[in-house]
Amino acid sequence: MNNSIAELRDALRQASSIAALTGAGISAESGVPTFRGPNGLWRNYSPEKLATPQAFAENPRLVWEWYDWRRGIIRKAQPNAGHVAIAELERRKSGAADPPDGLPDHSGFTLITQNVDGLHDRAGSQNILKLHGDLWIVQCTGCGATELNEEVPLQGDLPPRCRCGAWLRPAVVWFGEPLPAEVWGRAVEASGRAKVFLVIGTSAAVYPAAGLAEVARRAGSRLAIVNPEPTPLDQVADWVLRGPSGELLPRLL
Ligand code: BJW
Ligand code: ZN
Repeated sequence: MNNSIAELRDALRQASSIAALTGAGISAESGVPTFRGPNGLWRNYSPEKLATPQAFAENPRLVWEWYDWRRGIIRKAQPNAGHVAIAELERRKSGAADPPDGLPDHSGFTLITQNVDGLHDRAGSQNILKLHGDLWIVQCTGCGATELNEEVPLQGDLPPRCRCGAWLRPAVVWFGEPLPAEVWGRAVEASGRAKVFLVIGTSAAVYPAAGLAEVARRAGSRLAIVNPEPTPLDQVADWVLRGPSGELLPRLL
């Protein structure tokens, strides 16, 4: 194990393919609470209790209010230097700006995020694999229709209802639910192709997302962790950079 920023910077420069897995910690410096930190609690409920189909079935209004509270925080938040550095790394690693087929080449860098906050999009990342969905999209529990949360008309009752009459829910992945299959497939493929796999701001406690680091490692990728706290992946990592991602990631460019 190694903690040299300069060596990781060189490895990133030379790698033909990089994948990054991000978690709630990359948004912490934007003021967005993480799930398992001391600021993760809302009205004394743990996120693990609220982010479940059971909680929504038992108390849909409570779960909807939790998401409204989080959207309120995130709406006011700005992407931080960590999000910006990831977007810049993507630009540097993308192929020619104007390839023959006219399509941008994203094979050099893949951003895989567990986050649903949209801050990577707002920082300018283009090719984002969202494993756990998107809190700005809502989905009908009846007909499956999706729409942007901000376009749902405000009514008295929560949760709001779809035109078909069924409740709307946030289009995110709760415990016990499968990840979106196509996104997952692309994440596995990118992890298997990566020469360097970055694990940023995640406790690496939630599966199958955390398993992508092992997919990458088994395919020969080197592993780098960016986190102020220890994680279960530290022992198998090639680099462990202890600190906030908003400070460390810009130094990797
Ligand atoms: C900083 C920082 C700074 C702080 N800079 N860093 C036993 C073993 C293995 C698996 C299971 C098991 N029992 C059950 C399971 C499965 C379960 C699971 O993994 N459970 C574990 C908890 C044990 N997984 C699932 O259920 C998944 N689905 C599934 O497996 O489906 C199977 C299936 C197949 C076919 C049909 C049906 C089912 C789904 C998981 C969904 C997770 N959803 C959530 C909510 C999303 C929506 C929402 O946001 O509300 O996703 S839960 C929550 O956890 C959220 C996150 O994306 C995810 C990961 O959290 P993350 O990002 O790591 O955050 P934290 O808070 O944990 O960590 C923050 C980190 O940041 C810390 O390390 C800090 O140190 C660090 N940090 N400041 C850098 N400045
Ligand atoms: Zn509907």
